[in-house]
Amino acid sequence: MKVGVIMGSKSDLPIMQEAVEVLKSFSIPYEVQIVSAHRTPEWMVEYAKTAIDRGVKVIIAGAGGAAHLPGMTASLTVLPVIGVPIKSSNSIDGWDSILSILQMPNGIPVATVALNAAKNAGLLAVQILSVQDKTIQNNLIAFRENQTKQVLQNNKNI
Ligand code: RP5
Repeated sequence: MKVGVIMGSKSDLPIMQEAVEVLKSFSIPYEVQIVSAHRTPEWMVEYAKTAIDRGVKVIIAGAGGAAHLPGMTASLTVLPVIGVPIKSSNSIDGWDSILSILQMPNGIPVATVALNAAKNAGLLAVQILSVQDKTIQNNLIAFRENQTKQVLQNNKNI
């Protein structure tokens, strides 16, 4: 059960790496590729159309500015696509990235997370996979319990 992590530019990698770290921490196999909707459109089509055959179950796609990669990828596959809006060098204020990914037409959904929220994209991908995998589901329950404990522990340290 592989997750495909794609992004429009190498400059997106520092943010998208946070999704990769989540996948690693849950021992989920993944692949990472630079796929630009505008600069490598034919590669984007090939990537999206062959993803199912490579065993990909969920795609996480990050892009900034005129962020067409998540939506276009979603239009080319029936795999669930999670979109990560990135506040990139060509983004005015982040809203351009958010709205380009969020405002999809009916029929082609993209699950859009918050600006730069690649960590949540990773967690959402793990949650999607957990629906059919009890081990992943138990690991998510343990993750949440640990997270809760850590927040409560912070109170003791104030
Ligand atoms: C988008 O343009 C990429 O996803 C990136 O967020 C942004 C800037 O790309 P570079 O100019 O850094 O390559 O397509």
